[in-house]
Amino acid sequence: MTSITVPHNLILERILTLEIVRVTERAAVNAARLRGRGEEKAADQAAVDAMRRELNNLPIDGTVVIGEGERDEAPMLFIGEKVGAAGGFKVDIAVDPLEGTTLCAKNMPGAIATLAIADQGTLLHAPDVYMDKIAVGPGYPRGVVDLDAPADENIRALAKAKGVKPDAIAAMILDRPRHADIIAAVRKAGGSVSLISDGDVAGVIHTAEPDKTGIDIYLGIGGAPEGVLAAAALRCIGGQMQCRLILDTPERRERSAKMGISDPRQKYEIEDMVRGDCLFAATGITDGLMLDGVKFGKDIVETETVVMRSITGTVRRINGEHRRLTKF
Ligand code: VTB
Repeated sequence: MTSITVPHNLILERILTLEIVRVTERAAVNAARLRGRGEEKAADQAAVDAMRRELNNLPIDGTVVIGEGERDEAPMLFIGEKVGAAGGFKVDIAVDPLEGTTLCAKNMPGAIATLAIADQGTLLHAPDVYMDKIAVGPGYPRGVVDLDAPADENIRALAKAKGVKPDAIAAMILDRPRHADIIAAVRKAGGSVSLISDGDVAGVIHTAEPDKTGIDIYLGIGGAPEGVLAAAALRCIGGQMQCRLILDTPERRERSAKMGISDPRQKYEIEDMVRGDCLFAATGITDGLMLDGVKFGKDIVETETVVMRSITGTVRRINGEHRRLTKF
């Protein structure tokens, strides 16, 4: 994959790699205090507050390009909001302080706090609409699956490329009525389907480690902001992803045009959504396949974070043991 090299990369990449861990850790801990309380909004707000506070301590001149919504509907971390300590490096930021609000409110597996940081002007400014997605992990020939091919064809093509029978291929799909046809098509081809109730950022990332997660392919329609975050992760660890925004009303097309999207039918590859080097981080809120959730002990809080760099493809898992609990 090509890399854009800019002079401040070393600092951006190396220092921020560790600094952003703090950002997702704090968001995760604050949201985790509200796990299982049925309070989606309160948990989201707690994560947003913490993430914003920490982002403002970073040595960046950041612009939120994927956030909680547009300015009038999101009081904090809205699209266009400036974050970071003054005079820092110019970066685009994509945030989902609480990905899987329902998972957190119901204390179900897979809620995470996540963000991606990239050089200014390199992240797709995706409006908060739906996005059709397909993703597979690294190691396959480019174009092995295609967003516009029927799901059964994709399963057969992937099985062939993997050197297995289609019945050894597992697809992860959001459990929604809109996916009835693709679920049926995957099964018709012989593949198995792992349904998730929420959390497709992690769903896409699972395809990068099929031996660990058992997931070979991610399919279906989810949020566009989550699509860009997942693309940032795959840009770091490899894999293929194709997406298309669902701009099915004049209002959505107008909104996306204002955000610079000229072709409403464009099929995006990873490099179209994340056009340069990036960092991706996620901390578990509830236990999940990718990350353990926050653990609250008597005098200690434990977190698990994954942080990735596209420049080197390095993935670090950082287990935090936090003893000065007043910081949260
Ligand atoms: C997905 C998923 C999110 O929303 O993007 C999904 O990643 C969008 O679909 O975790 P629905 O509107 O059908 O829920 C979530 O499930 C929640 O933000």
